[in-house]
Amino acid sequence: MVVWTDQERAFIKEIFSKLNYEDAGLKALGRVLIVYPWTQRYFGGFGNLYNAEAIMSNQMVAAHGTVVLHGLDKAMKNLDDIKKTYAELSLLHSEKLHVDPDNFRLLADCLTIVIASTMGKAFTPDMQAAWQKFLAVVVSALCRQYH
Ligand code: HNI
Repeated sequence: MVVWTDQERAFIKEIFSKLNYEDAGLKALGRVLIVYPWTQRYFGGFGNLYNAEAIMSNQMVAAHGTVVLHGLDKAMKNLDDIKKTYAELSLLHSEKLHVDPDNFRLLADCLTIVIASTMGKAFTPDMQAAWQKFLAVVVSALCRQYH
């Protein structure tokens, strides 16, 4: 089981409290689609993903980015049982969506970049340490139903 210090819990909560889910969701998912274009294959129904401008102004990307952040919000609210919280979501990405699990890490990295650029100096190294740990646990939980 993952052990969280009070400070880690506080840092993770603080980051979420400062997050605008719509804005950060679009920026993070948009970045994934632009920086790692092979990820576009999972979003064939999302319409125009032709270039960076099209991706960043695509309403379906924006809506789905927000959905992903609300998914992460669930992990933040269930820090002591992220594995169980994500059991179904892991199954969905594995068996139904067939998303290559390597992509979870890419999304996590893009989100960290968005948070760092939005929070600036307030995103201290200690805070980043707690955040990276959180994302590592999230990614591991999402990978659990893959075999
Ligand atoms: Ni993901 C659907 C959460 C990473 C591709 N994804 C969801 C849903 C949630 C979610 C929540 C909605 C589920 C439902 O409808 O019941 N996804 C997350 C989280 C992460 C993540 C928390 C990682 C931090 N998803 C990824 C990645 C990809 C991805 C990296 C592909 C590159 N997800 C999808 C696709 C869908 C999806 C595709 C279905 C979208 C749709 O609406 O058709």
